[in-house]
Amino acid sequence: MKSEDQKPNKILVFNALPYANGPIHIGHLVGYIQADIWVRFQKLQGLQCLYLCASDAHGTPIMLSAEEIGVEPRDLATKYTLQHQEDFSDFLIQFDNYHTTDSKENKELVETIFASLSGAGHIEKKIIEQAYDEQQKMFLPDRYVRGECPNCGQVDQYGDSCEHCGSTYKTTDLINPISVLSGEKPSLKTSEHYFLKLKNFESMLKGWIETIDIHDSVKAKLGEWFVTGLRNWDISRDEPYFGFKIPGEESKYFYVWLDAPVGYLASLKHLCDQDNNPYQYDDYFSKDTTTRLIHFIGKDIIYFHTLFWPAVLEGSGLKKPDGIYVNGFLTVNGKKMSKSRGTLIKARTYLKQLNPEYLRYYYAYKLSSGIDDIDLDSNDFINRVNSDLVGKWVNIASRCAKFINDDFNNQLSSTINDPELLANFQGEADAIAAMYQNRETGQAMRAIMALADRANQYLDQQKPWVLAKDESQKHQVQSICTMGLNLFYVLMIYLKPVVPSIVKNAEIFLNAEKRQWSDVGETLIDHQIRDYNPLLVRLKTEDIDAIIDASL
Ligand code: B3M
Ligand code: ZN
Repeated sequence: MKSEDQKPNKILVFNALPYANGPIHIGHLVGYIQADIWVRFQKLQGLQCLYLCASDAHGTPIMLSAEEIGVEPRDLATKYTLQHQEDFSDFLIQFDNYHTTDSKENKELVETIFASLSGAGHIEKKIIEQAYDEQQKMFLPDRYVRGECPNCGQVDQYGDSCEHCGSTYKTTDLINPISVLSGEKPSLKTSEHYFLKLKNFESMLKGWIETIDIHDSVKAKLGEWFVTGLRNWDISRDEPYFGFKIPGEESKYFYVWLDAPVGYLASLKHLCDQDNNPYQYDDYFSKDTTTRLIHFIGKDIIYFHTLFWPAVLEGSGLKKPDGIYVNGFLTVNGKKMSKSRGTLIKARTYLKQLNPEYLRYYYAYKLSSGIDDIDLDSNDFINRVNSDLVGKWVNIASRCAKFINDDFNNQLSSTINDPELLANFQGEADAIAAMYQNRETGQAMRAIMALADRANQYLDQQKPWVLAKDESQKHQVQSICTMGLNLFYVLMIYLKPVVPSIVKNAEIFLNAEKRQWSDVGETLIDHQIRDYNPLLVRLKTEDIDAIIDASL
């Protein structure tokens, strides 16, 4: 049940919805890991933060893939939805709910939203001319027509834009166009379509963008689009199509990019409709709610989330996002991921070989709030994991544990050897929290590892392994190792959003489970710990080679 004191501090986080049309790869994981770290950090702060996602199950590519292998599009989508959920879960990406856009909740919501938009005068119908494949008997999406660029003449370019010169154009302007499906020259056919009058929202969008949390580089892109002017947006598609039929139409469907973001709401609705759940749907999207609404997306879908989606929400009387957090793409060893180089690595291929937390740590180390691409360099990856996680942080525990386990019956001392140093470590909590909050996780990892270096220097200076040889120094050894484990404990809390499962084992070892961010000030003295088991093994070149071999 809701109570007043639960009301503030609510955050709702959506991750972009993956197409249920194929397996996810390590490139997709950049954005999901980034968001999961951010959400885990919020939860560690004791905030009520809901983290939702769903499959994006509709559209032409899914319909065609299903046709090719002779299954129903719905069954194909279901298969990949389950697969994605397993992949996410094994990468410790912990959604509070995972649904699908091909659901009854979504159908109802899309229909309601469309009716609101129509009622408010935001929809117009227009007859347009489009490329049509006579053999396949279907209209062709832009990506299914290729030809020569009308601007620079480059051959084999997509129907909407040229990869060579970067210009964008109408499919009908392409020179010598062919259908990707049949290889035939498409004909031109007219059809009536529904358009969202985006122009109605232009001044609202210009104002809204100034009020939300969004990176300057993303804002700059939007500025360019405003200069070019907003075009009305085609939200309908002719059959054959896999999606929701437009009410009152025989053969027209809602475009997948209309029902996909509405799928965010459907996932929330699906969660709130479950028995005994503590969440109220209306708390989240009514215009006067104080909930913070955050989207994590890739840089290729900025347009949809900063123009279309807020326009749809505004036009149907709903709350608009408070923050849009955009991530760049992944390159591997400095190049675009590619099958022939073995760098198009599926999530599952990685998981069969390696601990997911290596990759979580590496992405955290590379990520910032900006939208630049990040590079996964195999040598850097190995060094980073081995030198930081194993060599710096875990090393503190393994250097101290043996003495406490073997010589002191797992009992920590009753005093802290260097209270000032421990206070220094604890005193970094706010600065590191601010880095997580601002998605400057790379900065956070560097700050944490700088502390780990200091902890190791402390042990190097104190040399408990030398003192242990002298019976009269016994208490000193206990006190130094207790100190070391307290430093390890502070860093464990700082690393918890990034490597939750290693931290869980570390918490068990320290007999200090379920720690929150605020527990960083706690000192473990007069305290029983448990036997130490190695927390993490070193990453080997062979492991990476095996993944690349399996991806070729
Ligand atoms: N399904 C995936 C993408 O373009 C697309 C996102 C939908 S979010 C509503 O990255
Ligand atoms: Zn061109």
